[in-house]
Amino acid sequence: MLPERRRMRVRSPGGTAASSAPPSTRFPGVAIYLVERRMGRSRRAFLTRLARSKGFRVLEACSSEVTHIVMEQTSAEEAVCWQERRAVAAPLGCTPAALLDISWFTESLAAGQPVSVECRHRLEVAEPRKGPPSPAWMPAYACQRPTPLIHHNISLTEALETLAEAAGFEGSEGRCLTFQRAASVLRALPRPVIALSQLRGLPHFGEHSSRVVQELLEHGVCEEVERVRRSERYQTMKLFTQIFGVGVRTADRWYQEGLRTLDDLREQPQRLTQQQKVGLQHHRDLSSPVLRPDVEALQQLVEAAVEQALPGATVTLTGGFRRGKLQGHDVDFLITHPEEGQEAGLLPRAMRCLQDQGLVLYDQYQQSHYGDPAWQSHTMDAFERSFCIFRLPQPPGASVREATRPRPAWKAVRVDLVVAPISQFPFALLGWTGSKLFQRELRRFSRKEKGLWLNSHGLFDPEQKTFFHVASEEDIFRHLGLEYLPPEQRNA
Ligand code: DCP
Ligand code: MG
Repeated sequence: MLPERRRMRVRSPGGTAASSAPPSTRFPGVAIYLVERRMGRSRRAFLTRLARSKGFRVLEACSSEVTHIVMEQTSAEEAVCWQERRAVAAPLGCTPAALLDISWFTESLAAGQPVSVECRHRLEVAEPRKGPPSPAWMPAYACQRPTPLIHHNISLTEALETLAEAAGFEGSEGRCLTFQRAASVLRALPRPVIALSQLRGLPHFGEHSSRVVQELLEHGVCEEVERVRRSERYQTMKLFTQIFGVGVRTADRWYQEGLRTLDDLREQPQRLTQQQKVGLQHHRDLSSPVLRPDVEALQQLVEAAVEQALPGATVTLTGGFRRGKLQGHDVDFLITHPEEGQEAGLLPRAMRCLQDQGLVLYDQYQQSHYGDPAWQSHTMDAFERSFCIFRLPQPPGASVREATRPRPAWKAVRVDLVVAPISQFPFALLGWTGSKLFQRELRRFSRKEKGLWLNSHGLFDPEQKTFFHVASEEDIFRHLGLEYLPPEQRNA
């Protein structure tokens, strides 16, 4: 005579027991569904056979009859998501089955009957699933939390970012940062804000930002934001600061002097720097977004020129495009060479090569200021660089709609080329990948929480008076005690 387990296998060979008709049940009020995800097919089949052999009713499909859903190695959050996804197809009005951890099932098998469901068996999230989700917890620094490009609160962040921008135009850096930080917190939330109570406990949400969100939630618009957007001051400052070579202070001066339009500026060329003149000349192209195909074409051109200037040198895409953006205001490249020091002097040679091909409309070259004491107080890094405008050939062939209007043969595109020695490359890459707020927060975190000074050149311990040597961005996060965030999660 075979032992009990062996006999059971013989009765249901090849795992087919799981799909055979369930035997009559000893516990009519209980219908179990075992979720295969994480459990695996063969283990599920085995547990199904075992439970049925003990008189439990185990169903093959998660129908409305199921009273107990059992999952293995699944968090409560995951379980609830799973159930919500399935609820879409489930008949309305059905009481959802209990979501249970495998422990309920194994205890029941051991007891030979369904044990009563206790809290510890339930896969339940603490917050109520009906009504607005409860407040979230979030770390204070943007570098401590992932911030994806696509998020759930676009209309709210756009409003707060408008106020941040307007504060920046007034020279109010503190106010600008406050709104930027609040917007950044919303970017990092895993779900849309639909009730003000969800802001409770979130960092960087003061009275003003909360009021803006409240108005948007209640009325769909925020009067203050609309007023700012309509204002001549905001519109003019936005127009002027978008011109290549124009910062907030210049734009403000022009505004104070009564200038309002691009034509006003064109009529007064004596006011403009060479850079601004070129910026104005190509304004239409430069104010339209750079797209991915442009980026790819540019990378090939820059790589070829850099390779010609210094074989073995590398070109890395940074800035917003490295964070996954599909559009940008410019294209940022970081150049280095695996042998320290070899990179010196390569940029003018690469630029000459690009110029010889007629690809450069404007080039503002700046040599490296690294180690220059006069540069120390500068907020910008000291790398060798070129701020350029490229004349990027456009592929022929217009879309059907544009067939009557031939596509221009080229397009002006802003490109930043930056050169870093290999020893500083990870810091430069981190700094130039941004976002600007992410970098700002990372440096603040580093200084305030770790007592270390971080910039695009290095990480410095002021007490030990030593620099950290790193080989990668991951190393920098590790030295700062932070979980590594890939570029796509740095869209703070
Ligand atoms: N950066 C820097 N120092 C500068 C300019 C930029 O450290 N003087 C960093 C922060 C930015 C990144 O480099 O995130 C790229 O700057 P951009 O102004 O090009 O910003 P993005 O590429 O993020 O956005 P976009 O170009 O789409 O506006
Ligand atoms: Mg950029």
